[in-house]
Amino acid sequence: MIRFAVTVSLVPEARGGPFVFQEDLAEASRKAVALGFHAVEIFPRSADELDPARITELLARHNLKVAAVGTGAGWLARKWHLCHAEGEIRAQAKAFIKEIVDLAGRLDAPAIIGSMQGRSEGSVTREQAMEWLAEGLNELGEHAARYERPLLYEPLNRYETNLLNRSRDAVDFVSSLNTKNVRLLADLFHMNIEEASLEDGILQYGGLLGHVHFVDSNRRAPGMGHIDFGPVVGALRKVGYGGFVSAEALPLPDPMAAARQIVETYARLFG
Ligand code: LER
Ligand code: MN
Repeated sequence: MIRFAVTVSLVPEARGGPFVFQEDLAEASRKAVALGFHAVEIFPRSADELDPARITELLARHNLKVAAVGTGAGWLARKWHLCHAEGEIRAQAKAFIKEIVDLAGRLDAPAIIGSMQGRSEGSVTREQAMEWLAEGLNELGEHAARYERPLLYEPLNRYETNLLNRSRDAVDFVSSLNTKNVRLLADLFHMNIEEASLEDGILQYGGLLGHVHFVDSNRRAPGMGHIDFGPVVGALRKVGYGGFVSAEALPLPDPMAAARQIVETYARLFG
């Protein structure tokens, strides 16, 4: 069964980003459950700022799950990533992600590697960057396996990474990894820029699909842009997707209006 998640950012530096709720987790959870969401996707500043026992208790009170935990603050707030030219920074990036994998694991959720994949730039060739990315995903994927959760790898659009932008390339890459514990995250916003067809992109992901950032073309709530969601939902059904659709959407025109539109659209498409 597909379940509905909404994003909550706890990162002041991410203001203006695609997070429906940008406030404390208790308040966001209260609103999320009142609106009919089943889960929250948490974007923390770092793992050590959160207490998994307290979050578990808070979410249990609301009967909410954690859909996933993002690692992007390592890039946003610190400018670390897995393909940085400096070894020391690559190591810090990996340690930062590992701590979030541990936090997510304790919350029964997977961690996401999106912005933390980085890019090839300056002295770092594409070959080198891809080698470091593979190394990082192999190690972190195996680390996540101890919690029996996958590590989610998210291809981004060309303006955010020059590594892997399209589902076909991402599937080939993930299939070539030593770890079998990496799944792919389909973000419809990025795919709308990069794929000839959203439907075909999802079909390419097939059984490797582990999570969906389900938003419209302009990163607003579904229905506020120009994506035709019928074929997208059809493709998710065809690949047997049974995870979360998660609203990594801009809080426009305001967080509550966006959240309401999201949950109503999800219910109409998947209900
Ligand atoms: C970034 O654009 C994005 O989509 C995030 O989910 C990656 O961390
Ligand atoms: Mn995303």
